[in-house]
Amino acid sequence: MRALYKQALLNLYPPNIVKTSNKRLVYVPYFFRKINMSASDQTLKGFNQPRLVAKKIQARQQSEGRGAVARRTIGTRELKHLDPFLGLDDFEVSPPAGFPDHPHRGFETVTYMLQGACDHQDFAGHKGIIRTGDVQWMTAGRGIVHSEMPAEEGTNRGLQLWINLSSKDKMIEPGYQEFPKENIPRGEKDGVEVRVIAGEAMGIQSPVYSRTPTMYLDFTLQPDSQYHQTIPQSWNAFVYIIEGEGVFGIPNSNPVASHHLLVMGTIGEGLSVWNKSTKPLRYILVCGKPINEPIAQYGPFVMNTQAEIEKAIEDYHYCKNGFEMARHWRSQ
Ligand code: FJE
Ligand code: FE
Repeated sequence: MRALYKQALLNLYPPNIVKTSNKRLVYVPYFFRKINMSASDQTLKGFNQPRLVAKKIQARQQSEGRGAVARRTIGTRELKHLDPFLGLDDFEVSPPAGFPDHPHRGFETVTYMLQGACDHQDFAGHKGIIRTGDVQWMTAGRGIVHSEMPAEEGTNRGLQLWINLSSKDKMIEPGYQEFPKENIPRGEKDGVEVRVIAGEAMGIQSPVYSRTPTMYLDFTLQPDSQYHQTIPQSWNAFVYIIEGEGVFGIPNSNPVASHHLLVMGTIGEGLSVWNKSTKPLRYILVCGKPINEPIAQYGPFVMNTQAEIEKAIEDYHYCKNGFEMARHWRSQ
């Protein structure tokens, strides 16, 4: 009840919160409400109980790597983690800036390019260019050392999501799932376009295997369109707005503009979105099954305990237990 109350307040008095005469706010379940439908009210197309916005975070620009700019939302003091997600960066790099040789252990990174391209190389000789619309789903597992550098002049923009691995998967063999734009399945209906990076939407399934069950959808809504996406029960969910502005949760909430992250409440069937503006709205909806394990983090090492972190630092320093190939490798 308390959680609902808090969520509701953040939606600035949605219609299911009623102010009683003694000034207390009372939650009225949707099925008890008298619904006052106007012709333009389309909530009935959506959910009986939509998920509400629980928290709104504006991405603050910070410098990351070498001269790169990242707008970080998850992984900040305001929102340390959102189980199973450890970090979200909306990054922009122009040569010579970038993310030179650095290690990872204990989680996955998902790099999704929005503009330009990113050149990556790792210590096992794995290399390539991630172009606009391509997805690189990297399982760092026990260890990867790599570089991520802009591949084109001008602005290279992308999203990098860090997904935690459960204790049983933290030390697995590293690996990649890579998809060029053409192989990311796409759906379209009534002014709504979706690219299914992980999970399923509009009956279309992504080819990605997510060890930590994850749904990652890239939506574009044309003006005057709406979409209602089911979210698996008990999964955490967030929205990050890439472009334009949209109305999220309930139809009379305030529009939210780009570079904001919305943490969705845990109660409800799914996410409802309306584009009431005159420009296209583009956002990602990412949901994941919480791992519910302790997190110990030191930069790019994410384990369960402090002892495991010390072990990771030691393994990287002495090039052992997964970091052997780091001894003689340097990116070109
Ligand atoms: C990192 C220094 C880094 N956010 N977003 C320290 F440079 C990095 C790092 C990145 C990164 C890379 C891309 Cl392509 C996009 C990023 C940080 O590589 F993770 C730590 N800990
Ligand atoms: Fe990296």
